Amino acid sequence: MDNEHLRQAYVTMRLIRQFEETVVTLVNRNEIPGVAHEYIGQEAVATGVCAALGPDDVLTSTHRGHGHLIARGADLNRMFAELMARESGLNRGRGGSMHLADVSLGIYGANGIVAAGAPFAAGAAWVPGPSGPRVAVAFFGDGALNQGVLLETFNLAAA
Ligand SMILES: Cc1ncc(C[n+]2csc(CCOP(=O)(O)OP(=O)(O)O)c2C)c(N)n1
Repeated sequence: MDNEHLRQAYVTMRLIRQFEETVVTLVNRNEIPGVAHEYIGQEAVATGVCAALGPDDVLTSTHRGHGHLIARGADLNRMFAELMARESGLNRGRGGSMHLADVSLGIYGANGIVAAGAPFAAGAAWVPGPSGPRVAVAFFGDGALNQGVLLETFNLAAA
């Protein structure tokens, strides 16, 4: 990475942190209904991975997915609107934090079920993108490692 890419990566990490600190404030004020898991402390993971993706590549996220969406370039206003259950939200306010998605950016969704994003990513990788083979990233936490679906997906992907 050259200096400009490093600077951009730092801006993205700061943006994620600032977004999440605002989310915490809004949750504490009861302006965000339901549950929202913050990505504070993991900013570099989403930023580094998404910096390596091309425009046709896709990702699946987790129950802690705001940072993945921000690093992939999702619209911040529409993300906030989604968290606040507004019609103008990324998913018309129907999904909330754990179902944020923007297929137009290759974001195949946050997912409240631990490890459940992995098979979606494997399926997406199976189908060629608009300009040929593409990368599909499945983000997951260590809590996903004893989930059968994750290991079955690894097996399928390797096979
Ligand atoms: C299949 C499934 N089992 C249990 C849960 C309840 N649950 C929600 S978050 C979580 C912990 C996940 O740990 P990890 O993937 O390491 O992510 P972290 O929240 O620690 O960042 C659990 C067990 C769930 N959502 N889905």
